[in-house]
Amino acid sequence: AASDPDLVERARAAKAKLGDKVFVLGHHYQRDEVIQFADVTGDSFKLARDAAARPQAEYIVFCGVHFMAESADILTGDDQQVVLPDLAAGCSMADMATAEQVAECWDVLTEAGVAQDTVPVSYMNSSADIKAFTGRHGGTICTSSNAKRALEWAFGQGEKVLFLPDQHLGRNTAVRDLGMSLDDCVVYNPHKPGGGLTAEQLRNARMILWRGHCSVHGRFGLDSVADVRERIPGVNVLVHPECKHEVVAAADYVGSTEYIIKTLDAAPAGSAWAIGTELNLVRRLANAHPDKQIVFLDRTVCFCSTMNRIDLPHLVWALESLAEGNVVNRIRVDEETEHFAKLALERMLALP
Ligand code: CIZ
Ligand code: SF4
Repeated sequence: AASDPDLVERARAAKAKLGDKVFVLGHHYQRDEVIQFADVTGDSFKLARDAAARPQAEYIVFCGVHFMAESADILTGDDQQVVLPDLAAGCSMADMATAEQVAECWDVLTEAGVAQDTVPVSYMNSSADIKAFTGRHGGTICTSSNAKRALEWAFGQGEKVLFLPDQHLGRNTAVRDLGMSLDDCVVYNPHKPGGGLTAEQLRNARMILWRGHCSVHGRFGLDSVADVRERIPGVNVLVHPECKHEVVAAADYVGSTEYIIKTLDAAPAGSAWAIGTELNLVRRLANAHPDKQIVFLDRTVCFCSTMNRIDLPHLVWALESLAEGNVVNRIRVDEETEHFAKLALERMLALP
């Protein structure tokens, strides 16, 4: 759908008035109407680093979800203010692991006698509190691009990994990239006493997976893959590692959003691709490659509803407020949390 021309003009004017003082980040899953105003696009980690590389920008407008804005605040300077155009843009996966639940889990591991052998590895898609927990307990953050290296590092530090909060990325990486078996993995359910696991199960496991998932990627099933292979003979199925293990096992290619973009850039004209990731990105890629057949790996519409909360009206409101010197919707991580979260992020940056 075309953007409202009046709002486009207002966004342009507010951005021009702010000049170098503002830097707009656009996540790959954002709407086209928002992406057109992004100074840079990327995945959550690339965007946070891009913001840190722009110290002259007083205001970082993060078009993405809450945990991403927190990460940007952690990685940018104290004089840079991070703004999230709609505070209701959360992430259902990040919300599946709260600080209280994770502290309780650590108590369970301690009681089972395994905490001292366990290294936490947390996906970028987690709150600042969970990143801080990870830093405090000697663990690292990972993205979907470096999860393999993060797990290899962690298994050099301890015998077990507690992987938070996406069970699918954890399982897929352990099994596909580290050659573990599904039996090496157990799932810790924060809604059950003791995580729903016995002390013996915890002692025998190598990967303790938090019971979280992405509501978008979790929707793709084996039927989606079978269906598209039948509809489009010769189709290449390319999915994000947040998809379920059986979907990843049935796919031809698996990788992060950056990998998906690069793979399609390099794909020959005339090839056919079914993509298992968020729909805004898939549609944009289909438009960018008219010489290739690029379809969404499902028949149902599947946007990330919280990503989509950032729309042009919210962006205009944020930019116009900033242009008037009024900092709205600032995302701020407190100093102690920031310290330990940064420790975990720095361990990721130091991964071999
Ligand atoms: O699923 C997401 O939200 C992704 C891929 C986030 C990210 O790391 O950019
Ligand atoms: Fe969270 Fe999934 Fe949306 Fe990403 S796509 S922000 S993981 S709910």
